[in-house]
Amino acid sequence: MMFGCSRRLWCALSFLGAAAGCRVGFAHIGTSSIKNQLESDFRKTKLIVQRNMKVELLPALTDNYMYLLIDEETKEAAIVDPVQPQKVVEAVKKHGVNLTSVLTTHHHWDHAGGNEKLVKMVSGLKVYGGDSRVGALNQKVSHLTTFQVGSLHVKCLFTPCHTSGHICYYVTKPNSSEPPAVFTGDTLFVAGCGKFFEGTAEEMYQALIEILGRLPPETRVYCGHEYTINNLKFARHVEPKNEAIKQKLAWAKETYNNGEPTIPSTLAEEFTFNPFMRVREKSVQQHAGEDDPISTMAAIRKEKDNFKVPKD
Ligand SMILES: N[C@@H](CCC(=O)N[C@@H](CS)C(=O)NCC(=O)O)C(=O)O
Ligand SMILES: *[C@@H]1O[C@H](CO)[C@@H](O)[C@H](O)[C@H]1NC(C)=O
Ligand SMILES: *[C@@H]1O[C@H](CO)[C@@H](O)[C@H](O)[C@H]1NC(C)=O
Ligand SMILES: [Zn+2]
Repeated sequence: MMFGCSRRLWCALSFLGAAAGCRVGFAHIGTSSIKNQLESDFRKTKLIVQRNMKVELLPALTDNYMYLLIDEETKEAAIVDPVQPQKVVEAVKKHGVNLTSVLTTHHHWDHAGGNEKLVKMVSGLKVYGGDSRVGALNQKVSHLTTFQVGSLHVKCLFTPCHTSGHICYYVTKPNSSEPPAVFTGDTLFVAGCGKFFEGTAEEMYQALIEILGRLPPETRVYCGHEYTINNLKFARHVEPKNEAIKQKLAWAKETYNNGEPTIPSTLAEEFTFNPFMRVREKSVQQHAGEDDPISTMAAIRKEKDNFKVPKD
């Protein structure tokens, strides 16, 4: 870790640049790239090892994640949302794997903005995505499209709302007893969900409850951003008596202060503390002043868009 101290130094440096935000355009100038560099140096990588697959979490920009997915049987690999291609190529070398595929969750710059550069650095890449706005796209997918990365099966889940072409990628190894993985981009975050830039509360309900929520509960959730602490502070505001939220927040603060990712969670866990996964619960509906899940989804999303995150 840089300077061997906590994130407090980082906080002191925050005034340098504009707030992070969704880098949909090209707001990547001057001090904000210095800031991104400093933040990247604080944030550690993390390797999730299973017998069937490995997932390396690669922090990118200020609070994004790229994910290197490795099939242990064939040493073939895919990269999810490679916004910083140089870091991807270094990780691929480190693991000695064959990078064949790019899994793009959505077209926003902070996720798809490295595709064009990466296809120039690595030849023959298949670039998957569900939206023609995705850079270097050559494998357009839709709901339930499947493909392989080595011996791993990937199933595309169409989850429009944050953007109209958003895809989540569900990864399994046939006959394996180990948990599957789902790469959720900006649809599902740990304890939160993406803003409804191009969709409705009904679509987010469909995505979170009917599609992602029906995957096996042990499925590991790998999301597009490190937003866990802020999300849990909002969750606590919605459900002040929920013990799962308090526990996860205490854990997330400690983890984050050590520069470590708070990812992955599991779907089973999300149902205990994520207010957007809990819109069928009376406690969440009462907070929203609504009596059905979709109106509750709309109300708490609107509330979170204007939520002032408390210091503690
Ligand atoms: N609230 C975000 C601000 C950035 C933002 O708007 N991010 C987009 C994705 S690039 C989003 O959908 N955020 C979900 C949310 O704020 O609940 C944060 O915690 O830093
Ligand atoms: C990498 O995988 C691709 C696609 O399966 C294959 O064509 C290529 O020969 C592999 N390269 C290496 C070095 O294994
Ligand atoms: C999975 O197991 C079933 C039954 O044991 C077998 O028929 C099938 O071929 C296996 N599939 C793979 C991909 O190994
Ligand atoms: Zn994003």
